[in-house]
Amino acid sequence: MSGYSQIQTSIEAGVARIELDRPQQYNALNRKMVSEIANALESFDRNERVAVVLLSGRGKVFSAGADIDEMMNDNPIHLELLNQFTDWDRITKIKKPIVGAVQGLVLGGGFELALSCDLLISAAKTEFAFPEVELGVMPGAGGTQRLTKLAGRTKALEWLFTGERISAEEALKHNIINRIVQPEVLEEESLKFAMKLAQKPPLSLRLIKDAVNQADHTSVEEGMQYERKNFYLLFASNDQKEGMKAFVEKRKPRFEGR
Ligand code: DAK
Repeated sequence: MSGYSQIQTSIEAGVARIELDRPQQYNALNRKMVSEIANALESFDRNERVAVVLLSGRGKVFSAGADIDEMMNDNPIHLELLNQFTDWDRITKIKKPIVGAVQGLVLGGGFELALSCDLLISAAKTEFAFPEVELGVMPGAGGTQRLTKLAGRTKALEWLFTGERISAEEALKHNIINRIVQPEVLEEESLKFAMKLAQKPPLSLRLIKDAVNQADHTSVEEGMQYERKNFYLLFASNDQKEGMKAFVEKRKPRFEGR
């Protein structure tokens, strides 16, 4: 019993799965769902059985964005009092790698959630968009920042101004996703990929993610100083000893995440 009502969770072979579970509403993200996603991610981040998280959506659409019914009567004071951005911020603090598997439509807040993942695998024919402009608003959970960082100002502004859909091929070309697979094998391929990642030394994954995150807001020089500290830190791990010993002994390493 997970205690969640908007998502399903499970753990298998080092991979924790979080599945958005409102397929009839195209996995529209209500506040409870975002909070459950953040709770599940934090709990998996602390769970020693978990090396990698795989985030996906049940049904034919990954997510059609924030739940419009829920937010249509919002006002700034209500939004401020809800302090809803905190849940989105919690998602960005997760230390373990998050792989996203997306299909169908990835819209608005659903696109922002996908962009919060570290790696994205997309089914062919998936379409991505920020349709907020059609609703008289704009992305509010990192969309303008993350899309611009990945695709550059020129394309980001075009897509954000028009709300037009981005094909999976374009998303791949503009560094928004990592790979495209056929829809019928999305689940199998993304799970296989996440399980392969889960075989790597967990501390290396964690500190690589941490160092790469620094690149978003530091100079190369400062980032390299930061990288160096993480590099040193790994020499304090059993996995560094085991990894190098196994190489010399010509055998497969057994990593333990310590
Ligand atoms: N919200 C609520 N319900 C939605 C929904 C949404 N975003 N998208 C789809 N649904 C529901 C529909 O109402 C319908 O439910 P029933 O009527 O059957 O009960 C069901 O899902 C199927 O949708 P359709 O009947 O419309 O199906 P179609 O295939 O004809 O069209 C569609 C699918 C995805 C093209 C269409 O439903 C659509 O345009 N949906 C809205 C897409 C959209 O504009 N998304 C962006 C929302 S704005 C924040 C953080 C983030 C955000 C906001 C605040 N804070 C931290 C404060 C993010 C904002 C957004 O994402």
